[in-house]
Amino acid sequence: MHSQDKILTANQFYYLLMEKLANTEKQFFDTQGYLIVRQMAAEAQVKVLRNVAEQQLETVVAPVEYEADVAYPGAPSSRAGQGGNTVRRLLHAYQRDKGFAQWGRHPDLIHTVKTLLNSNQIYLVQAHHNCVMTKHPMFSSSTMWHQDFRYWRFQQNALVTVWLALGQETARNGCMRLIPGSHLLTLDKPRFDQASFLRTDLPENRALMHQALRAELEPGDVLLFHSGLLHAAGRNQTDTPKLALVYSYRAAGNLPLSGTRSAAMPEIELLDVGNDEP
Ligand SMILES: O=C(O)CCC(=O)C(=O)O
Repeated sequence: MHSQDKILTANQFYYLLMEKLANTEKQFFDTQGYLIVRQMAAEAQVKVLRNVAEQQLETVVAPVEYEADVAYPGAPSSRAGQGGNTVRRLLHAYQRDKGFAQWGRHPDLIHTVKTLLNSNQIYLVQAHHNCVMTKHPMFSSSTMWHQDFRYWRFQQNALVTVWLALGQETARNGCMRLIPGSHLLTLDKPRFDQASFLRTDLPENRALMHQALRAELEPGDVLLFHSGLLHAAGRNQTDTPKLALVYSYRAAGNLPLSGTRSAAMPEIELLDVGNDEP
């Protein structure tokens, strides 16, 4: 050993290791547009969050969005028709339950999102996602290929969505499908239909779709993805509802455009970890 060699304490070594891991994950996110963190939420916490969601679905606590409202393939044709009362999203998740809000401010989550957004100051955007996303047996619908940013209005297309699985997500119950790296592509408007879904009739789009992978998740796993990443999801073909708690975050410098839906709700500022209690 040379006299100039640095001797690290166990703590210093741990933090260096964590930093190295964080760099690897950040690099993966930057190039692929998504990241899966396994078991970020503890089993007990997931159970509590799922129970709240199930109770609120049972009694249909407003505000909600129905499958019939989105009118995606497979959705009931109207609210009055068969399955018309199937809820697709429990909206305003951050405000509807203390546990939901606590998850949105979870220190590990905030640290990860800050790293991915290259920002020490981030906001939870209440105007987008901010919901429990559900897929019910029988009356669920498919979501076609799209980028979340299609209807979002911010200075830059660089938000991060955090998808917490409150149960298993598999091909059979309609887990997310992603096209890695698609957030870096320049996709002209004609490649999308009028509702901004990727057109499936174009060979160049079909080639892209062939690159898709499935984001299969276990309860407590978290999928983080860039607002420009192309993603889609199928129907739930099991007999158990699929539930996920979903929030989106922006860096402080990436402001919503005033007068748009993206600026329509107050945002939750997330300062230093542990310093953000309401
Ligand atoms: O679960 C799904 O169908 C996907 C939902 C989705 O991609 C969205 O709401 O942006």
